[in-house]
Amino acid sequence: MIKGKNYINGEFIDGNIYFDKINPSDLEIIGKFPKSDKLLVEEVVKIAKNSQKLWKNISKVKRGEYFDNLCQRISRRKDEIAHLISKETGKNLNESYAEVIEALHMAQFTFGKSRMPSGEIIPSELSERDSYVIRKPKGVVAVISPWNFPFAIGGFWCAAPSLLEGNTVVFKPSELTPMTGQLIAELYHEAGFPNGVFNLIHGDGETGKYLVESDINHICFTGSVEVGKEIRKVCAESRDKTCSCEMGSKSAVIVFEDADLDLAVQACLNSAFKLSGQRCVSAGRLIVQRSILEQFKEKFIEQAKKVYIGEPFGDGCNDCTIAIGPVISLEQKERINKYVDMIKKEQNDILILGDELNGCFISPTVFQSEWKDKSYLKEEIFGPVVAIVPFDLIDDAIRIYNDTDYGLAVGICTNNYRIMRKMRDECDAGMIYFNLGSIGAESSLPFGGVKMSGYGHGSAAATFDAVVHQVAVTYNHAEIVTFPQGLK
Ligand code: UN1
Repeated sequence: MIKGKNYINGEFIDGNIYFDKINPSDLEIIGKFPKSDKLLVEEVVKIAKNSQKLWKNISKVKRGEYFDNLCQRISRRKDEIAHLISKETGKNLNESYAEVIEALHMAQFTFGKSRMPSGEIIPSELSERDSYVIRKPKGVVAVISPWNFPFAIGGFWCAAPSLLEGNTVVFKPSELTPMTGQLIAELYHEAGFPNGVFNLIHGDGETGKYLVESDINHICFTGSVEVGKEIRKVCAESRDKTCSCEMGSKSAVIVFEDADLDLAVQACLNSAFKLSGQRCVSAGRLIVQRSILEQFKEKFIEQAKKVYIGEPFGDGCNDCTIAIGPVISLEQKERINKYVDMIKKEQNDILILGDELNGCFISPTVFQSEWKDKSYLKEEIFGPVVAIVPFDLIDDAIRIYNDTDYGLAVGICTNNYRIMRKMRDECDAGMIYFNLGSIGAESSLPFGGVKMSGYGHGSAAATFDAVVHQVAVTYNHAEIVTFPQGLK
């Protein structure tokens, strides 16, 4: 049993009130973590503000060198980190290793960026002028992260770019993954970041709310649409607080009749069921051209029946297609089951019905439906539940794909370049994949969505721009004051 601590100003500190962390595989309590109150949150933000004055004046190259140090530590401890992620989230071990690598890539990318050009030189209309753009840190960045990628998103996707750009960070991990949060703080500590530059406070949504309402400058949030909306409201009413929010999705894979069917089935299977569909980019919809529907279904169902469900470290996956662990909590399982009940009640064509399993374990449900205005087709379920939706013409595929409030990721399987171009231009999505599924983003690309999926585009590579003010600087070299645009 771990007794967690906050990490403030370079020290690991006990709390007053504690909450329990439960292992989703066996429902045992595996840790107790401090729930931070308003007073503490405000104190930490004050410390981070003070530390930022020194941190921003260290050269970017030097700030980058801390990340080199951090990378070495992540590499050295990758087995321990992956095992901890699996224990805490129920994620299959292979997925946890991939997450560690995703985090490592973000830290490496950040280190690389530290020696790359920063800002831009912009030609002026007037030859006597020199103009350029510099990047100024916003100040203190709050990182409020989700449980599904607790290491990569929590520790690196937002925090690393924020720090490199000269901000300091107050990190609040999800209350469902405090252990990984704590390990992240240990890594930053061991890598030698100066005191107060990276801080961790544990807590639930209430602590998060205190952090959002505190004297913070920017909030990097990944989580639900409801919370994201609240954060945006707080920012709108503040003087100058900004935020970047990565929220829900109802991502999809679209399969055209000319696609390589085996590749398409593989793309669909991974997008629907990896991590039990608990990725924000998971495909809740497989939109398949009617002319190949029967062939697709036959292959897909055969593969979907071979999904292995077991504890994350299990080795029961011999002939299986994908191995998945439990979902994150009993509440989440109940939420998923409510959607499944609705799908059953409304006479959809159920192709695979999830079995009754113990604890947080839940197996895939697959159903077929024409496109209609139903919550289970349009809302994010965040579980291993997928709809197969037929379409006839390319315009139908576009209409169906776009007919949700979300727009995060889309996988499109086709070999026709005309279809590719039209889909690329017409689908509302922040990430578009061809002959792939909707999962598998890389750290050095921007990660984010459109419509209700994303706001302020600030995850992975896109974070560097979200956490700075771009300031235009102009020098006059004439002996008189000059104006552009013919102004006299
Ligand atoms: C998320 O879905 O919450 O694209 C993040 C992927 C990952 C990142 C997903 N690399 O599958």
